[in-house]
Amino acid sequence: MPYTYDDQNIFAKILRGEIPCNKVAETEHTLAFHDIAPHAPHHVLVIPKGAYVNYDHFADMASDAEIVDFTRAVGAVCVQLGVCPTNEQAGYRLISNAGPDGMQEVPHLHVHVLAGTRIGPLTA
Ligand code: U5P
Repeated sequence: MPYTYDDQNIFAKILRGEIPCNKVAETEHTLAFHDIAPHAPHHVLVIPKGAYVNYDHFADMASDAEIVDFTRAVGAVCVQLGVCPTNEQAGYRLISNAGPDGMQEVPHLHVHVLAGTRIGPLTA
């Protein structure tokens, strides 16, 4: 499957340090930062440092090390935010939009971590 990555997308610019972000965490292969327009009390974006457009691109082309690092980083962000559902009050939702039907705005893979309120039912 051919994938086209636009290296002028805004997250690529953040990764290159050309524009700032409000960093939450960073690992060898992953960066997490606060969404600029939060949809919940906690709204963090977790992105791989590699040039991947979306989840299927990442799953197809990323190394095992990148996939493990990214997956662990998403979980670590939830821990860092203190939203792991260890009691009746906490919890979170992970979303990764892809393509036009997914209404993806930024063409660099990102997982939204939404938490801090009752997010509401999943809608299509
Ligand atoms: N966004 C940022 N910083 C930017 C540009 C966009 O945090 O400089 C966020 C938007 O607020 C949006 C997300 O929530 O990136 C892109 O989501 P998606 O629609 O591509 O899934």
